[in-house]
Amino acid sequence: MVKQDYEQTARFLLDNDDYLVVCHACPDGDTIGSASALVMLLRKKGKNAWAYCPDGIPEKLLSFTGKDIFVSDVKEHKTLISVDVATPAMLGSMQGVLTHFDLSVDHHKVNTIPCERLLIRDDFISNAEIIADLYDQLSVGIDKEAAECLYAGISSDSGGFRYSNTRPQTMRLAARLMETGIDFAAINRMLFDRLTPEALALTKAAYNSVELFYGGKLAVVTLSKEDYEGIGATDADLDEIKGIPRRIGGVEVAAVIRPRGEKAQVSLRSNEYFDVAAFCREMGGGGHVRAAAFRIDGTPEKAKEKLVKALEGKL
Ligand SMILES: [Mn+2]
Repeated sequence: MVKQDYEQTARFLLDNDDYLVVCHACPDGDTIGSASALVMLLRKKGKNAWAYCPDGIPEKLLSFTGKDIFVSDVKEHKTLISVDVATPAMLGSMQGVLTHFDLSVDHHKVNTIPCERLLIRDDFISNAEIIADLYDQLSVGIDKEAAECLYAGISSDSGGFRYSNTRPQTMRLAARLMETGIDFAAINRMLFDRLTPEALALTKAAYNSVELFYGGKLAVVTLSKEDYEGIGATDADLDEIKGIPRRIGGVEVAAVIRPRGEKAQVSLRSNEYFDVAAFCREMGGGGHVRAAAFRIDGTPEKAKEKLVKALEGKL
């Protein structure tokens, strides 16, 4: 794997063709927005390009994926690019199927995707900001359609421009995107202010399950298999509850634990000082300093016990 700068990446994009741009599983606004905007950029350069997502795209993200961007299988494409995918596990059902990428574009601290080339900006809050830089590098203007996708990516990963690694450049880019005439309020409503009936039921279960540890510095939401499957919730419904435990006053680390097959998925967020990325790497996962995750064998209840124990003396 060779690290690339923008110039090298632009050269690579111009020199190849027949692209498939791959998102991560459990897609969010950043991976979907980045893939869509990159496909649009490649097509503006006369390339054949499509996007692929290992999971279904949630309804709330469909409105800004653009038309005719995503395909439903991974056949017949020469050049593979991943966007916003830090680890093979993040490929979900495509782990073990898509085993080598020509280019990986990412903003996570650590990227372990097997790839020929890596364009990584780990100081960026969203992958979408990297795609916007590629528009500039290739001298392609960002039209309204691409701006919707990029705005969705940035707003999604910055929690609506609220998280600590939102940069002045992030705001300047958002301003540029707004100037194309996008309905940014509608995008934010779709991302943050819409509840499905499943998400509402999940939210109730989440509030009921909140437990505090270590003098209130650790808050844990545990969704049992019965809760999760009984509600019929999907990962898209989870966004609503990820913010719940960290809003509690005095909480530094907030965990949401849910079943995932025979394992449990532990999603962690921190508020001020705790590096959840480093902690999750120790536990076999990864992510960002303020938002990271890992998987562990056993039920969510068992995972909670292990999590609480592993954090002993660390908060
Ligand atoms: Mn991202």
